[in-house]
Amino acid sequence: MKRFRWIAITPLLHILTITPTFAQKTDRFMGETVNYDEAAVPSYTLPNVLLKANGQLVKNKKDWEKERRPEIVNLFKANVYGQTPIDLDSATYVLTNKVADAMGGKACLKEVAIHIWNKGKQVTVPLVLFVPNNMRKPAPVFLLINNRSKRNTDPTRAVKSTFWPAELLIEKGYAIAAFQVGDAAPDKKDAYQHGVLDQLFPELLTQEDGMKAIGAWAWTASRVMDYFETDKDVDAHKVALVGHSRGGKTSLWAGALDQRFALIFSSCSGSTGASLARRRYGETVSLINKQFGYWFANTYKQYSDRVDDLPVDQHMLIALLAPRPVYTTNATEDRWADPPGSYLSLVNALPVYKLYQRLVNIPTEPPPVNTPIINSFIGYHFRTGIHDLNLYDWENFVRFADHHFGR
Ligand code: GTR
Repeated sequence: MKRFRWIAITPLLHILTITPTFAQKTDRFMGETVNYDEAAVPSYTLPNVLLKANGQLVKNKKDWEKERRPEIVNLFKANVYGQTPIDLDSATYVLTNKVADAMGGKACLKEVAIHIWNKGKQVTVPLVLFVPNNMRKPAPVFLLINNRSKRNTDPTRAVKSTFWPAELLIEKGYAIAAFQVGDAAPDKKDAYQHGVLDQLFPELLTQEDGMKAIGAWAWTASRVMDYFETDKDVDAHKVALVGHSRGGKTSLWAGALDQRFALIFSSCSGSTGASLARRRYGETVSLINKQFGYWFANTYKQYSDRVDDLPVDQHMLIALLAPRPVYTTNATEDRWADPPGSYLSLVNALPVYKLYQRLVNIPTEPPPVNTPIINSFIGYHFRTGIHDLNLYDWENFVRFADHHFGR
């Protein structure tokens, strides 16, 4: 049997710069004190997810869908992730490479160039897709929003990465796909505009509430979804969206915007992902705006020093995924991402899942380390280790997908 070695392509520098030792209750970063002390979390009141702008409480799921849900989407657009394009002119899909007997005959590799057109200009987003062979029906598919190097999603499989363990997914009967975020919007503060934004929607660049990098990545995930709807090898009703960290913020936002995504996975997403902003634990709105302002609309900057005035908090982002299953993760050595605050988002999204009578088996307190919650519409694990997306995470994502896709 041919053996291979898994490698984890991890941005070590990032971990070294922002991971404090466990004993530390505070740290300094970019001229600010970073809080790692639960006792120092200020008291706060979360916006009521079910309270409509007209002062009335949501009565049922119809009321939620017609009124409160669109209100919350608009609040996130206006104040956090920015406005997204409503239309585009056209898209074409070109199969640039196909290997019918990839992975020793177990899978078919398809590399697809997604050409997106608007007002005479074009952006191309390459997609890597492996589909299991010998399936009797279209395969459910995991799509990774890849925020790391393309080496992690090597179509030749010369490099294998735990960040995108394609062989594992194929073995389990899933297709697996990925696009790299930089093809839609470079992940750099002075270059993010070169792609979807300056080519297709330049007007958004001049708007204070126009989307920036995360908005563009989320929008691009939907363009991949458009492609899946045309590919008979995959089941477009069973698309599981996965993102890690900045990609995990994006998977939550993409899932909120596009209800075609059936399952949402968000790994270690932290600030402006699954973590509650009002806790001011680990990375704060102020710090993320300072370091990564180009991910969010300019309007988000006005909340850097007054998070309590934000008309949303991140439990409302989770609520926008209802009634679909969502699974988030945290890691013990990733206090920067505020694990307890991420878990509280899930707990506070519950009222919306209840409107749909969805079984949500999550305790009010976070579960013990390495104890995944699978049999529930909201799933979660808090694993040992560093800020990463690894095999343990993927194995549990598959268990969660098996459970919800009835496999
Ligand atoms: C960090 C950032 C986090 C997270 C992370 C990542 O430096 O502060 O919000 O997104 O990068 O994407 O790995």
